[in-house]
Amino acid sequence: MFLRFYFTLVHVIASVYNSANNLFRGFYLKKTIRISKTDALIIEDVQKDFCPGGALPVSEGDQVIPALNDYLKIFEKANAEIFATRDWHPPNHISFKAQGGLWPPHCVQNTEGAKFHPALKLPRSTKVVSKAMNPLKENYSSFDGAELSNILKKQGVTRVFVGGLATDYCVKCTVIDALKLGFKAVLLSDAIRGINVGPNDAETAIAEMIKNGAEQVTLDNFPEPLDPSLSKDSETEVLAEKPLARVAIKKKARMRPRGRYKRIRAEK
Ligand code: VGL
Ligand code: ZN
Repeated sequence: MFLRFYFTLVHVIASVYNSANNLFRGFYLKKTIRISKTDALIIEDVQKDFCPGGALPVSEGDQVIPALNDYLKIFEKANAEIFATRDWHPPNHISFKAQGGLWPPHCVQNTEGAKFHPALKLPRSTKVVSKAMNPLKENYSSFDGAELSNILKKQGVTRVFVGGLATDYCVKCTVIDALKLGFKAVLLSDAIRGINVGPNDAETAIAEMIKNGAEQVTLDNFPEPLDPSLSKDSETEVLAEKPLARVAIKKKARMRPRGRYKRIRAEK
């Protein structure tokens, strides 16, 4: 009798602990982000010149593209504003070596290298923001003119999600300016790469953004199931983004042998 009560008690405590633990993990350790119309996606400078083969290639620069394409789907589905910025220099820009600047000529207006990378799937509704067009001024932030800030405020946007190139220049300056202008800023840390003139520049830049109040997230923090028909990923990967319980149920259902053929194959 007592023993039974004791076991029941242990069982109850264990399940309460488990539920609490799951809740804690779900809500605190892995935060889930829902995108609404008060959010905007800002994709920084995913241009040919910043990708391998370009004039100022960021190492693995093109590897931001698959994640960015997923973010694009999420924001498009939420009807949230999407911006793609581009470095858009005149041929005699002050940041080029011939003018005493740091960089080889890159992203010169209307050249092939200044185009967005063709693998980036920008929807029709994307607003393109051109920057660093004044020959006498270097400008890494997409907020330099008032244009972007004005559009965001007019649309009631309060939070911006920033990814793209390069972590240690345009991404950093844009995130920090967004925070200064009163927006919440979220860094898409699986969709950024750095130039790394110094070996730790990208890492230092991330620390600086966080210190200024930026948050960091990855695709794991988004609940939206991505439409498998639009994605080349396997079904398993799509399922992996859903809650564990649902994955387990689906797997069971699929593993149940449906006919003789399957069973024979399994026994081989
Ligand atoms: C950038 C270096 C020079 C950038 C632009 O987009 O991060 N970096 N121009
Ligand atoms: Zn530039």
